[in-house]
Amino acid sequence: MVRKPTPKKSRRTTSKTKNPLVGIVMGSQSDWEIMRHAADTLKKLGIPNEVAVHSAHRTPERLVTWVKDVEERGAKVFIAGAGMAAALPGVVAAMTPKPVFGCPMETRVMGGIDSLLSMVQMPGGIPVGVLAIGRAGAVNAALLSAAVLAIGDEKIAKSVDKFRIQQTKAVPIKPK
Ligand code: RP5
Repeated sequence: MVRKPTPKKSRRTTSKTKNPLVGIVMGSQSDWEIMRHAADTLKKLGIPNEVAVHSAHRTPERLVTWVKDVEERGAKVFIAGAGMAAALPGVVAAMTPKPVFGCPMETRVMGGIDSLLSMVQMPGGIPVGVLAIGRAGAVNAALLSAAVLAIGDEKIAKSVDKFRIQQTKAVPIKPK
């Protein structure tokens, strides 16, 4: 008997999170090394999030579909990480009135200044809150998202407070 091969899952398929509060999108798989810190921070805070790779330039239709879909499924805040001519957060912000935080990726040629300036120079009317280049920006995008959500959610507010207390305790008084 010839067995049918099990269909391989497409690497491009985004698994859907149940009731995501934050949508995290990045322009390339290569951004994940940094953007995973946004997802990890939200996980620590117990905030459900959905992660996806969609590019404003390479896969624009897919990006539009995802933003609409994840918003319909409950996303209240977006985090978008991209590098170089980093249009991604601006394009997401053009599609939704929800808060959008941009994470500029470090780049080989310009160190991420290209990404930062592409994100921050938004035309008036379509805001993007841009964080620092690299890992600190990804972590802070998650914390800012949590702070926004905490306004209307006591459980998230407590979780943010706990994070801050633990962070303070973890700073040594003297270098080890
Ligand atoms: C951007 O171009 C991505 O966000 C990424 O930071 C950069 C380079 O992408 P790859 O060539 O590594 O896929 O769109």
